[in-house]
Amino acid sequence: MIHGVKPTPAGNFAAAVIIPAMRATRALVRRLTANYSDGITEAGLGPPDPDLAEAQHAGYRQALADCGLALEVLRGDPRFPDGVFVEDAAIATAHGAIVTRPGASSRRGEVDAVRTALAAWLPIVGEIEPPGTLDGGDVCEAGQRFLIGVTARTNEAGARALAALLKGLGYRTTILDLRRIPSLLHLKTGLSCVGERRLLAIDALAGRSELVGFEIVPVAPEEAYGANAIRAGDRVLIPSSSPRLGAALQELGETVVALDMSEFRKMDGGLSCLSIRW
Ligand code: CIR
Repeated sequence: MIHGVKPTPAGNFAAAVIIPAMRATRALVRRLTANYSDGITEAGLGPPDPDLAEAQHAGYRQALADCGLALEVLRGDPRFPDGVFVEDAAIATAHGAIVTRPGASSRRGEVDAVRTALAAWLPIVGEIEPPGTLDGGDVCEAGQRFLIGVTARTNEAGARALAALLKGLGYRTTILDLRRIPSLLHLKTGLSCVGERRLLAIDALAGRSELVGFEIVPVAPEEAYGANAIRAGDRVLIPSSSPRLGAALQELGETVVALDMSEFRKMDGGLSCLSIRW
C-alpha cells in the first residue's frame, strides 16, 4: 500500500498527498569499493585516502541514522568505482522511484542494483530511456516542485522525460539550463533545498528567474562546496569546510551538523550524492 497514492490501470500514480523528501524516513547508501579512486574526477585535489574515505562514509551513515533515517546499505561493485555516489542512479519520491540513465557511460550499469534495492520499498514508475541522460545530482526536490538541471550529464531529453514522469506523480517541475556554468557538475553542486521554500545557492544560481519565490541563503565563493547540503529530519547536514554557511544557518534557527567530506570532494562528490532519501 502506497500512502496517499492511487494506482491507475495504466500503471501511473496520481498523487493525492505530496510528501516532500525533506520528511524522508529512509535512505539508500552504497558502500565504497577498493578501487574508488578510479572514478571520474576533475577536482584536481589528488587521490582519495581509502581509509579516511571509509571513515567519512561511516560518519555519514551515522549522521543519517542520528537524524532518524532508516538505512538500506547496498554493497559496492568494483565495476563501478563511482557507485558510492548512489544519488545519480535514481530519483525517489514518497510515491515512486524513477531509474536514471547516467550521463557518464562508465556509470550506466550502476542503476541495476539500485533499481532492485529501491523496488523493495517503492514502485518503480519509470526509467530514463535513450537518447535521454539524467543524473540524480541534477534533480532537486524543492517544496512541491522539482528543479531539474540540464548539464553536461543531464541532457534535454532526459530532463523532459523526468519532468513528464514526475508530472504523472502529481509534481510540478522547472527545468534550468545550466550549460553556461561549466564549473557546475550538477545542479545540486551549486544549490540545495533545506526547507519548504529555503534554498542554499552559489552566486551563479542565486539570481536565476526560475528561483523567484524561494528564500535564498547565499553561499560564499570560498565555501561553494557547502552549497551541496541536505536536510534530514530536523537537521541540516553541511560539509565542515563551510563554517560561515553553518553559522548563517544557525542564525536562521537551523540545527546544523558539519561533516568532513574531504575524500568525497576529491572525487567531485558531496553530501547529497551519497544517498537517496524518501
Ligand atoms: C562523477 O563524476 O560522476 C562522480 N565522480 C561524482 C558524482 C557526484 N554526484 C553528484 O553530485 N550527485
